Amino acid sequence: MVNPFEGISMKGTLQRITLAAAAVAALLGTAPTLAAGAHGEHAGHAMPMASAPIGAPGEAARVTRTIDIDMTDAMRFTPAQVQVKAGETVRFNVRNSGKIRHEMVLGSDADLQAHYAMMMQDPGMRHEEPNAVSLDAGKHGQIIWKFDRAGSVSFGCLEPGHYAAGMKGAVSVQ
Ligand SMILES: [Cu+2]
Repeated sequence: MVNPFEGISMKGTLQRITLAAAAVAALLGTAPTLAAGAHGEHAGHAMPMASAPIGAPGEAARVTRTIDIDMTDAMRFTPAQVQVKAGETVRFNVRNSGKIRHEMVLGSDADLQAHYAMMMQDPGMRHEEPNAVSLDAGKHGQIIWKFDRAGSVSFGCLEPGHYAAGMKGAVSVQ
């Protein structure tokens, strides 16, 4: 599918990003149903995480692997590509090494792009869902996630400007 943010540089294209965000938001506004994952603390801002299967929140007692993920102000995740096995419950130990807030949100590309468009309009949002961790500078956090089927699950930082700058990655589930 077409990624409306691909190739858009951070400088000088904010208007284009805003237009793209508005377009996506308009599309979402007409979506018939937004299932699980609504932001409790943000009335009227539903997070359509159920549109593609990406797995489910995991239980700490079932974690079989821990993967360290570093986030930096260079707008990158390290590593950005991760491989897991279908059925595995993974603990992502996430660290923000930067001086500004970053977050790691698991989702399909479509979900991440749609939600990023909302973040552009409501930059103060923080994500507290099981598929996300939002971290201030220097903080650690974790996501425990069960990957239930083979395929690719994306992740990204949806802080305004970050996702468009390439702060994204993918989990290859095999
Ligand atoms: Cu970020």
